[in-house]
Amino acid sequence: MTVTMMGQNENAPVNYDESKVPMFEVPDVLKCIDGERIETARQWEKKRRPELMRMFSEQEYGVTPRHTGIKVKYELIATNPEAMNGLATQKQVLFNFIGKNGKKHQALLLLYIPNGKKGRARVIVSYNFHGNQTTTYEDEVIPSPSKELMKSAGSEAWVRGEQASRWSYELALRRGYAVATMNYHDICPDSPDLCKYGIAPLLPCYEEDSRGANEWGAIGIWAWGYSRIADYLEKEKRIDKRGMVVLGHSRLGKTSLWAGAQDKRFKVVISNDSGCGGAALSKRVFGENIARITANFPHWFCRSFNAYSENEAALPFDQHELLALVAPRHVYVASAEDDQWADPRGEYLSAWYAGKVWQLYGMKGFPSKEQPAIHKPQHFDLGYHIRAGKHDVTEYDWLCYLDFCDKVFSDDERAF
Ligand code: GTR
Repeated sequence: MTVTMMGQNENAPVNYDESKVPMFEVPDVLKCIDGERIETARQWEKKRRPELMRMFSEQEYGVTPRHTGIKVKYELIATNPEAMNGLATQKQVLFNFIGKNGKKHQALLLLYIPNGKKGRARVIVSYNFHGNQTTTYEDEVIPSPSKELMKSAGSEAWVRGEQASRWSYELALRRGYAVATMNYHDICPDSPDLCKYGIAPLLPCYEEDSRGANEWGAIGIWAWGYSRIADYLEKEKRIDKRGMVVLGHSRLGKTSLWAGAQDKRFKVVISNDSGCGGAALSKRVFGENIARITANFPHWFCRSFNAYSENEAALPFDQHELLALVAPRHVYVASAEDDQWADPRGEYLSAWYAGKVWQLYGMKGFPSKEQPAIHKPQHFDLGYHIRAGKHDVTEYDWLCYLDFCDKVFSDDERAF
């Protein structure tokens, strides 16, 4: 059966002019579908949060199956207690996934634990784009299993160290944080053919080449993968399981938000330049829009999301409500000035509108609707910064994230 895609348009116009942003009403995060107003954290948790969770599941990312029946066996295949000149203990752990249907799949985790840290270390969990071996020049890092598949599909960029500028391992380790990374294609290759590879063939719903309107797409599967990494880290003796942070860039920033919304073990949820389908408000239709994203990446979202292609006004929710699902944990949104495709202003506004939910908990959103200036990070119970430059992850971004994590973890410790 072929999957029919309604409504996408790869040639839909793209607006970069603030004066042409349509007039729209931002859905009130505290107003329930039946009109009831949420006034307490308890009401939020009992009624509005589940309602929003359902909307994002059924109409944007697809429903995460409650029981996949997939088992995971971890296998430590390499370790070095003196990696990075003694700064860290390195572990490379193979995740062996076994489906109920008997099919198997492997993914490889790279973990650095800071040797200088007394006691358990907090950990930043973050997928990489081109394989573990591209995040560092260390020879001992084994190429991710997806390398061959992706190279045969024409991807050239799998060279050792090629993405190292995006991975401030030393900085994080010196600040006492462990870092865990995996290649996202190891969980589900980023391809409309996704039913053929990765975890998907282990799932009953992907045994046929068809997808129901609400069935999850790649972002949902990647988010599920983040939770499987959390399962492993919870068992790791030198990791502080109350100190898990999920960080993602771009499409993986969309993924970290969806993972953080669903999995409360992630205490800080960071989206770097996540844009459309991530932190940016869809109803602004600024930069990338739903028509473009669903046409170019038909496999990322569930099929029912296509109904909002060139029809953002009809959306009964918006992305600020996704951020709100993380409360009272912490969310961080970061933008880059030249990344207009991701709508930096829409990313900030989303974080601003989400703040109301933190207030229910007596916590702090941002004091002003005005977008902060370049290189003026705002760290409250939510965090935001915009830096100069292009769509990327830089050492400056990592510095801001580490400062924010230090702050919110120590605030939370004081509060309990
Ligand atoms: C772009 C896409 C964005 C963003 C980006 C990335 O092509 O339009 O939504 O996800 O890719 O992930 O690098």
